[in-house]
Amino acid sequence: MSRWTRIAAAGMLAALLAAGCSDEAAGPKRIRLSLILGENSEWYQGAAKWKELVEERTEGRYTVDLVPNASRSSHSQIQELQDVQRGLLEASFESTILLSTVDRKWMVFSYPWLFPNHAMASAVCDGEAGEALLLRLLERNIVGIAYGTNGFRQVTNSQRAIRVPKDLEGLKIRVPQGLPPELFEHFGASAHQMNFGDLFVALRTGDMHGQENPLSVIQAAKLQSVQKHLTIWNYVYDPIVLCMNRDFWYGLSGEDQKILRQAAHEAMAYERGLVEKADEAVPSALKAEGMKVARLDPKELDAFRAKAKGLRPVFEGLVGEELLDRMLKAVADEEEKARKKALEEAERY
Ligand code: X2X
Repeated sequence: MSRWTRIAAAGMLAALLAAGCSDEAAGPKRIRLSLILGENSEWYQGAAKWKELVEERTEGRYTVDLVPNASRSSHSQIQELQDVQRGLLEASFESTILLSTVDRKWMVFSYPWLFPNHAMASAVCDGEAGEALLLRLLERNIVGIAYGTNGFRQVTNSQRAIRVPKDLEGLKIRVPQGLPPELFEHFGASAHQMNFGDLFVALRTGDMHGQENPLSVIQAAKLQSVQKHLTIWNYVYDPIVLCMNRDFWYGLSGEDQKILRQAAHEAMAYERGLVEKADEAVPSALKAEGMKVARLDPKELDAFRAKAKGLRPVFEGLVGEELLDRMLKAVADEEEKARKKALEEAERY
């Protein structure tokens, strides 16, 4: 070995050692987890649970900093998602509606009245159909770690009770970026895509007549103070995904990935439970604050669902017939499983 090669080799060794040491010296790995909702939301409580589990189980090797209201991304849903793609944030919670802005296939979740209840929706997300969609995120620089939920979306407005399809006519409705406007246009309303951070003011000033969101979000964002009417119709089920920057994720050891993923499944199960509970508790709380609540019965819902059938070709165009059919079949399979299980249990007694 010549003198110069020896010096170069020693230099490389020193650099390697320094890199190893500096990792230790730099302290715990930091994960910034951003979410568009505030600290009073179920999303935040789910995020706090993940933080607790990750920090505890990695024994101080990781810290999770929660970033409510997407405050590192100018309070913008779209920017937050891009920040995760670019590695400016390590993680975020994203509604599948927002994910539709980077991959239209996610719009399949906005197919109206796709899921009959929380249990079926969770089972489909956690099964093959949900997994296949998560895998597609890799190409967009994101690893989808686990599904939680935003819940079933309901509609509110300042003008009148919505009980029949005609009641939607002429209403100006704010929708998130990524939700197909055709969902409301089909009913004679207009749909305006808008960042969540601008929603409250748009409703207060009357710029928008209404909006659609799950009960827990309506309450957390205090929309009852600017909206008179609420219709409970469960028209779209909206899962959320714990998203991580792909390069950050692949820089972690397999062992740590396992810990983070397991913690995510537990935290999201907890978060889903909170949202389900809110579905039961929130309507009476909103009523007590003066909101007029219309819970549509099955017959009233049928009128909306019958008209919504006309949206099938629109969704086929957006996500492809194959994916739509696969999703519908996944739901039907879960329903069949649940029916069989109920029968078996009934026979046992
Ligand atoms: O923007 C919304 O309406 C919200 C908070 O529900 C989503 O993240 C899609």
